[in-house]
Amino acid sequence: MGKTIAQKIIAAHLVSGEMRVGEDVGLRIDQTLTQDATGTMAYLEFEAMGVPRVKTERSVAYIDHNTLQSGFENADDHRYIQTVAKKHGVYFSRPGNGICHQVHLERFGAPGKTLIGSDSHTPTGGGIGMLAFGAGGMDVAVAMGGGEYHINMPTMTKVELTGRLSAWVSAKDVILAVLQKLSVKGGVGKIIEYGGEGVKTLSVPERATITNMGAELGATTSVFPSDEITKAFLEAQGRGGQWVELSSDPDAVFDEVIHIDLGALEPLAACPHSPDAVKPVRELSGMKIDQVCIGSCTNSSYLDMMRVAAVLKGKTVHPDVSLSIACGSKQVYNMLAANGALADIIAAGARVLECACGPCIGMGQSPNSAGVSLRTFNRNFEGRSGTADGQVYLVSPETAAASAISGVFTDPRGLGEAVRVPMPERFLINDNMIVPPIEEVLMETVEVQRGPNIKPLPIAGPLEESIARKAVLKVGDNITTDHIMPAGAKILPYRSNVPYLSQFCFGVCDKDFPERCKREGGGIVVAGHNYGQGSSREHAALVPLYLGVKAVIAKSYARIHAANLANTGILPLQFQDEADYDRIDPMDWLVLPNVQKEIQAGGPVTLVDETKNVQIMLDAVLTPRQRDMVLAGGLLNYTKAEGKA
Ligand code: MIC
Ligand code: SF4
Repeated sequence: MGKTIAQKIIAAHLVSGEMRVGEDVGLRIDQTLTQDATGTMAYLEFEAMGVPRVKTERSVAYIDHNTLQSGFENADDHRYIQTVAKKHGVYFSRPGNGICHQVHLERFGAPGKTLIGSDSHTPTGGGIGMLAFGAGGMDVAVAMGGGEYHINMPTMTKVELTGRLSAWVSAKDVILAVLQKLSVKGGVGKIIEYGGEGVKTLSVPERATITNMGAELGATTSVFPSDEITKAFLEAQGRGGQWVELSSDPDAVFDEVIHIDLGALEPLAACPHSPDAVKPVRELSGMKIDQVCIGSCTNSSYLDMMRVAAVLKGKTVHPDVSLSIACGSKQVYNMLAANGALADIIAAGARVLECACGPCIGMGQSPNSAGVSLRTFNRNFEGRSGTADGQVYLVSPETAAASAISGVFTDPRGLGEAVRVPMPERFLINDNMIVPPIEEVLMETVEVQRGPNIKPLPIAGPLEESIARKAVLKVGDNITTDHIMPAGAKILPYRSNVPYLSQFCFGVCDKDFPERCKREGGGIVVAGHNYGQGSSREHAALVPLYLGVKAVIAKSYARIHAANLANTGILPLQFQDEADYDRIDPMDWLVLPNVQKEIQAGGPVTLVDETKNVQIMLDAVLTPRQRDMVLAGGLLNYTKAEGKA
């Protein structure tokens, strides 16, 4: 039987397990990436494993998230990452060099390779034909040490693209259309492969916009074929030798096929506060706006920025609007400076930011109270912008630029003739901001610098025979990791300081949560569907662990977060009967009387709600390997006990 692209790459990297849907498969990982908001923790975990040198083909540490240095904390963490990377064989992309996913696509990504990154948008690499996964920091640490990366073998969805995008409609509108069809949980357990005639009309950066935001579908990852267009992109990056052709076999079997006629798409926007709350821009047109932010790993390529510059050329940003622009990489920034497009952007009145995540993660540029902010980013979760009542809409760069000038939501199709930006035959290549690691024989000469903000990470003990705790929190569907462990300029500098972070845990849902946990000696969290969607931040598991959370009981989970819970040693449990969710009230006394034995046996887990005097049956969302992991008290304990590192 023929194979899909993903099945081919998985087969070529399979170390353990069988490629049957739902089964645990362990993959060899060729490349890893980290960023600074998750990286400090990932390298602390790597150091705890005691492996002297990374065993991957290429590992890269990026600095792009925590770039506001309003105290010593971020700068100290950057020093730590720089020195630990140098010592252990990791390439270091200096602050100012750009956003991890954009730079990785330009300089390191290669078709047919596996990549995991401690960032949920790592599937951006699917745009160049990589099988790229977002993962928790511990998983990345283990992969750097040569260990396997485990996923449940996903089902295969094909998105068949036909036709060609009309003028002023862009790749962002394609993925917004997919989100409208599938919703933020429609991709869970799936790999999404793009195919069909329409693929040929999309450049690599456009494909990467689409695979990037596949993260918002909850998909395991997304991937495009590697074809002549991929080859031309790699050649233009001076890396033509890394090209291999990759496509699914004609008789490959997909579990689901979705058709999208590119020619029928129109400009779209995701409305507050969810990436799947999608409407046509024409329905919103005329709405007054306060802010426009262009950039992020979704839309900050050379093509995107050139189109924006063309729209802004000779115009002035509307007096009631603040427009910020951040290029995705130094390469893009430098090319715009060299060809004059940057001058057009500056002349129009844009506030040009450094190449980094910036406003996307709430590092500055929070909108005014109740402000309407149009962003070319990928997430508009409540509060993520840093303004609690900010109204964030996700749009294409074309819609963003057109609206910045008019001061109201504007359909860019009214701008007249399309802007045609040719793909450069040669990008400006200058890797002077990527520091290679030191040779292995000299590694002892490198002293790893640790700032006072680095605090030990919490480590769980082995699973107890029984658990009895209160239901310290009950939440609904689609709770994001931004709800569980918010980010933003004020909190992000403490990503290596779990005790400090803990004061903000679940702050968006319930400000008293941390105090209640302390008072009650920890507890159990009860949740609805798609619990933990969004970011890969393992802090959304480590911080609850620190506060004494022993288990989560949800209707269903987002993939990376479920894995992060198991990695830290918190039990991810699921209702057998969803209706039982309604039987538990906050502060009920919950008992898992035989939990250790039941987990060992791999069967259902019994819960007794002693307040209601009812018994509820649960399943553990754990593979056999994760069962052993939770029994041992998390991935670090398990890896040590197994002698795997
Ligand atoms: C995000 O977009 O939410 C982040 C910030 O990039 C996160 C990682 C983090 O929380 O540090 C992600 O997507 O994984
Ligand atoms: Fe950075 Fe935003 Fe991309 Fe996350 S989504 S990696 S914060 S640009």
